[in-house]
Order: sequence, then C-alpha cells, then structure tokens
Amino acid sequence: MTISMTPSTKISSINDDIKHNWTINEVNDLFNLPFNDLMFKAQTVHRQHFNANEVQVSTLLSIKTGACPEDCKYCSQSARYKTDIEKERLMEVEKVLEAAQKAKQMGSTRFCMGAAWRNPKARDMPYVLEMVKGVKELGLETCMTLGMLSEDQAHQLQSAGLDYYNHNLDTSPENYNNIITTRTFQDRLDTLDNVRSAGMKVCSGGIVGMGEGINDRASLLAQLANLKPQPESVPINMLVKMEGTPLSDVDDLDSFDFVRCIAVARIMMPKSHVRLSAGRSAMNEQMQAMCFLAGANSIFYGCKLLTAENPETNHDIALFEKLGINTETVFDNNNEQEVAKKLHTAALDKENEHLFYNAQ
Ligand code: SAM
Ligand code: DTB
Ligand code: SF4
Repeated sequence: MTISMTPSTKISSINDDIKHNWTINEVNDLFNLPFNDLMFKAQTVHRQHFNANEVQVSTLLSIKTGACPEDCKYCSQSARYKTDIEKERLMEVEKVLEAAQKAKQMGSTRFCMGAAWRNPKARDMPYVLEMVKGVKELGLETCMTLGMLSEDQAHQLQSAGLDYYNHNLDTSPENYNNIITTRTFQDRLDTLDNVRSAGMKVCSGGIVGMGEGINDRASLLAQLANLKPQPESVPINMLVKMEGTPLSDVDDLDSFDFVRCIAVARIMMPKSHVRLSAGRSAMNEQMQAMCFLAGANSIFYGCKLLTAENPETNHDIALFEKLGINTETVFDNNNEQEVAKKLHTAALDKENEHLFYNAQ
C-alpha cells in the first residue's frame, strides 16, 4: 500500500481574512491577557482552522555539521565558539536517503535537512538537489534549511521538488544585532522573498529564551505575521543552551511565557502550522500538552535535532497516546481516503520493530 503524504489542512488559502498590519502594542495586548483568556482565545482560533487532535510530525537531519562561518550566539555549529560537536562534511546522498526511509517508517511525514552553511555554494547544489529528489520519491514532504538562498538557488530547489524552505528570523529586528552580526535581518527577509517567489512554502520562526525582552517577542511575532502571505510553518524554538556558546548561561525563560508565545503565534497566524520546535527535551509532558492546547500543531520527531537532543521516540509515542493525538492526516492513494495515523502504529509495525528499539 502506498501512502502519499498530503497535509489535511488546506493551506492554499493561507492569506484569506488574515491580518498583516500588527503593531507591537496590539501584540502586547495579547501577551497581557490573563493566561486563561489567552489560552481560550488561542484554542478557539485553532479549532476554526485545524483538527485540534492532530499534530504534524517532521524529522530533522543535519546533512553538514559544524565549522560554520556565521556567529549566531546560540549555535553550537559556529566555528567561532569552542563547542564539543563532531564536525562533518556534507553527507552522501545515499546515507541521507537511508535516514529519510527510517524516518518514514517511524511515522514521520516530512523530512527536514539542515546544513551549517552561511549559504550553499555552487558545488554543493547538485548534491542537495539529489537529496530533495530522493526524499520526495520516498513519498515524504521535503524541507531544507541551508542558510541564505539566491533567487536562482531557490528556483533550483523548487524544481527538484522541495516543498518547504526553513529560514528563521530568529529574533526581533531590535534585538537582532545582539545575536548575529554576520548577516542582517534584511538578508533574512530577502531569502524568504526568494523562497516565496520560487513557489515554495515558507517555514520561518524564531528562538525565545535568549535573554530578549517581552517587546522583542512581540516584535518577532509581528514581523512573521506581517509577512504576506504568512509562513505556512512557524517554528517556535526554546533556546537549547549549548555549552561553549555565548548564550550557554542565559537565564531560563519562564514556562508560562513560552506557552504564551505559542498562543499568541497561533492567534496571529491562524492558518499556519505552529511548531513546538527545539527545547522539548527540557519540557515535561504537562508543559508540552499546554503548548498543544495553546495551538502548537507540529513537532520534530526523532531523538536528535541537528546537534542537540530531542525526546526519545518512545516518549513521544507515549505522550501522543496519553493525549489522544494522531499525526496529521495523510492521503492513502490506493483507498482514496484520508487516514489519521497514530505514531505508535507506524513505529510498532512488526517490520519496523527493530527501528523502534534501535531509536531508544
Ligand atoms: N545554517 C542555516 C541557517 O542558520 O540559516 C540553517 C541551520 S540553523 C541551525 C536553523 C535554525 O535553528 C536557526 O536559525 C535557529 O533558529 C535554530 N537553532 C539553532 N541553534 C539553536 C539552539 N541552540 N536553540 C534553539 N534553536 C536553535
Ligand atoms: C528550526 O526552527 N529549528 C530546527 C530547524 N528549524 C532547523 C533546528 C533546531 C536546532 C536546535 C539546536 C541543535 O540541534 O543544534
Ligand atoms: Fe551557522 Fe546556521 Fe548555526 Fe548560524 S544558525 S552559526 S548560520 S549553522
């Protein structure tokens, strides 16, 4: 049986009836709502556009690790900081496809490939294009995050079949220079423009918990929501404090402030998938459940992010079971019907049993 992965939610009309002129004051008004009112509003908006018991699952793979020339202060992969990650050259296409196959068998529907580059070089392009084609052939949705893209590179990726390009704004324009100095906020917007013009879906979000102020979180979300169209996918990352980076000792963000970010993002970008992204390993089940209640409907699934840990797959399977969450509906071409899959059905399938146990 072939199951082709198509998101159940129609995102072609992503721009209908959507507000694109958010001011920071308006966003702060949402942040300042009593917590219960904010959660109720977010859940109400969520249910207007999504099945509240479905979560999209993506698996991440670092296809080129470390030795990055950029100076992003949160990142273990910058060559400027002394971190203990293993540097790796661009992976072989075959190895990437093996990892993608494994992710599919584990129940993932999208495969995201990330590279520690400022931007891809011309010599890298043939390999990444092969990766996109191969992953697509496996019936998975494809996503890449390779740094800045030129117009031409964006077109090449789109022609190869890339569905999503991830490029985060990371933080507010006001806080930006405290975090990254080697590329500008405008450079990021330009890449997003190139991705959009080439016809790919945009995945763009940011990181919270980097010591930013409340206004910075509001300003970041306003920047994202005022993009026209809004990004289809909005990853909200909780900073993973990586040893050796300048942000390794920053104060923890209050858990409720993180949940508020998810809820405000959900309200402002009602038709986008909001991803509860990096940082889940530091969150207990109750906190993650609260994020789903606030409107998060996408996660990274698999025990590794790029260089940092992610929850073990069996923990995620157990959490989805407890909460009655299905992975986002997929379309079964043979039976011509939509099927909502439970993660454990995919992962505990007899022939995948070894994968499940190896992943622990
Ligand atoms: N090198 C490319 C770039 O920066 O555009 C692609 C990979 S980069 C690691 C992708 C995103 O991961 C960053 O923009 C950032 O938002 C997120 N990220 C990286 N390190 C992180 C950390 N320690 N905690 C949370 N998010 C992180
Ligand atoms: C995103 O917003 N988060 C992912 C993905 N896009 C590429 C990356 C998270 C990285 C967490 C730190 C690490 O693994 O090194
Ligand atoms: Fe390099 Fe991306 Fe890390 Fe910045 S976030 S240092 S560009 S890998």
